[in-house]
Formats: sequence, structure tokens, C-alpha cells
Amino acid sequence: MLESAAPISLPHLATPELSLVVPSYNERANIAPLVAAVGAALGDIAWEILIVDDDSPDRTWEEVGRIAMTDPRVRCLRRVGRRGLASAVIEGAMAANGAVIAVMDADFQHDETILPAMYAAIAAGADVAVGTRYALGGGTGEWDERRVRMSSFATRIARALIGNRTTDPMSGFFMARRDVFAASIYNLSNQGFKILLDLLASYPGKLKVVDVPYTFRNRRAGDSKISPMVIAEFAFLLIEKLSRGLVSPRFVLFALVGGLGLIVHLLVLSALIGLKLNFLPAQVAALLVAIVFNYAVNNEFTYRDRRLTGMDFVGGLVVFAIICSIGAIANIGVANLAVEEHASWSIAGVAGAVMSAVFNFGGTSSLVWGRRRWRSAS
Ligand SMILES: Nc1nc2c(ncn2[C@@H]2O[C@H](COP(=O)(O)OP(=O)(O)O)[C@@H](O)[C@H]2O)c(=O)[nH]1
Ligand SMILES: [Mg+2]
Repeated sequence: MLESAAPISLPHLATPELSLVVPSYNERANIAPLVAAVGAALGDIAWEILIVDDDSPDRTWEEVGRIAMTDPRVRCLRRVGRRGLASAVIEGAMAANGAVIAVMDADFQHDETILPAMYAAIAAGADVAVGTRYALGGGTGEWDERRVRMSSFATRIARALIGNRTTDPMSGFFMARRDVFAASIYNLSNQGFKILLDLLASYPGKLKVVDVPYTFRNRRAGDSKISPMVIAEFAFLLIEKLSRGLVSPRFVLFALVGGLGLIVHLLVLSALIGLKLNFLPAQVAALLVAIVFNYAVNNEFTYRDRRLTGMDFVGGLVVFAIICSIGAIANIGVANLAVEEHASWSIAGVAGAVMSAVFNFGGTSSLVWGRRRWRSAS
């Protein structure tokens, strides 16, 4: 017979009013201090914190799990085989229980002591509260001049896109009611770092936005994951939003890589012909080099979040080459049809190239990089 157990006392079981969504990648040392700092800052507001960790090699998720054992307000979403800040934030927001959701970094660069002021702004009727570095009372802290210039340039472009609704549309620190996220969810881009900008551009109605100033701090521990790719992703987010979703950033990258591949092809071809090789073997060799080049560059950049490694890389290359060969046949077919319809050779050539770009993109995005793989992404 079961003995009647002593009542379990579970602390902090109030329904959260505020859910903090914190994307993390290699932030192990920051988690415990972050939870403590958030708790101290929020006082009476019932909160939960969702750390969305992309299977960090430093096992950040393990540290979150350890803290969650004694504090059910702390939750871990461990994503395996995927990378990406924006998609992590979106998934965290969808799993949140609070009526209000805050997005915040794990590295202490965002000042958690303004969370109550942001929450008060929402309670007073704002839809979105933005932690801003660019309003009176805020600042970019110890950034060097180049980073300040780059950031303020990007901010100006972003404000041109969404209007003067906030002084800091590029902020990674903001709060919004959960229904604001829910109403925008199908329009949000899964790529990139600029989720607030995306949210403001995607929401189907008018949003009341309030700025709350703070000073950006230095990272507490660990390294920044910002890279040139992040800047490219910003440009692609703009393209996607300005074209109202018609042009996918991935397709733009894929087509650009294709253009580069053509240049590589011609360079190799001219070098081999210079070495007195016959045209046909030279052309075949140049084609093979171009295919491997396109595949490797797309794997590294266009599909960075689903990058293939090891044997998957080799298998992907074979499928990629097969699809591109079929794409080449489609290219010739369409160009030939255009010529028969009396199009000029240049228009026919472009039609063929567009045809194979679309075909190759469609085929490889699902058959090469579309299959889910359960492995650690690092
Ligand atoms: N889940 C997840 N979090 C990420 C990823 N990249 C960055 N982060 C987190 O996003 C926040 C901001 O990243 P950080 O590298 O500090 O960017 P920076 O502040 O612009 O240098 C930090 O909490 C990171 O741990 C990612 O690919 N996946
Ligand atoms: Mg940071």
C-alpha cells in the first residue's frame, strides 16, 4: 500500500504574468546569475523564464535543467539540430504561458532592471515596450566608434521601413503582449537577428509602441555570435519585407551564389584551355568545380542553419549535383522554347537561367537541406 505522501510544496506556482524568452548559445556561465538578477528585478510580478538553447556545445541546457529542478519558473527549450536567434525567439514565445512576453539576451547586455518599467508601460496600454539605446537616458555603452556608426546606419534604414515608431527598431530587448506575437506569427521571418523590426513590420494593425531607455552593457561571460552573416541577414530581412514576402532571402543568396559559380566556371574553363586542354574535358572539369563550389558555399552560408557535415555533406553533394544537372536540362529547354518563340538570344538565355535557378532552389531546398537531421549543430 502506498503511504500517504507528505504534501509536496512547490514554490512559485502562480500563473506567470510575464514570460521572459531568452535565446542562448554557449551561455552556460550566464544562466544562474541571469535567473537571480531577473528575480531580483521583477519583485512582485509573477514571471517565468524560457531559455531557448540550440543544443549548445557548452551544455547550457544542462545548467538550465539543473536550476529548473528547484525553480519551476525556469524552463528549458532545447532544440536539437537547429540554429538561429529569430526562430529560437519565435518558438520560445509560442511556448510561453504569460500574457506578456519579454525577449532578452542571456549575456547581461540588456539591463534587466528596466523590466518593471517596460511591464508597466504594457499594463498602461502599450502593445510593445522597447528597451532603447537611442533615447534620452539610454546609450550604447562601451561600443567602439565603428560599431556605433554601423548600428545607427542600420537603425536609420530600419526606421525608413517601419516609420518613426521607436528610436531603436534593431533592439533585441523588448516586451509585447502575447497576442501581438500570435497575430504576426505567420509573417515573421525565421532567419536573422532582428526580430523586433520584423514584428513591427509584420503586425497586421497599428501598434502602440513605448520606448524605455537603458544603457547597453558589456557581455558578462562568453563570446558574441555576431558575424558578417548577421549583417547579410539584415539586408535580406529588408528585401523580404520590402517585397512583402515575394522574394525569399534564401533565394536571393542562392541566386547570388549561382552567379559566383558561373564566374568560377569561366575562370577554370579559361585556365584549362590555356593549359591546352580540349574544350569538352575542360568544360566538364569546370562544371564539376562549379558544382562543388556552389554546393559548399550554399551549405556554409545560404543554409547555415541546416549545414550538412561529414557523410551528410557527401550525400548532399551527390543529390545537389543530380538536381543541378536536371536544372541544366530545364535551362536549355526553356531557352530553346524562347528562341523558337522568336525571343532574342539574350532574353532566352536569361529565361533559361531563371528557370534553372528556380528549379535548383526548389529541388535542393527540400531534397538536400530539407531533411531533418538529429544531430548536434555547432
Ligand atoms: N538559441 C540561439 N541563441 C542564439 C543564437 N545566436 C545567438 N544567440 C543568443 O542570442 C543572444 C544575442 O547574441 P550575441 O552573440 O550576444 O549577439 P550580440 O549581442 O549582437 O553580440 C545571446 O543570448 C546568444 O546566446 C542561436 O543561433 N540560437
Ligand atoms: Mg550579446
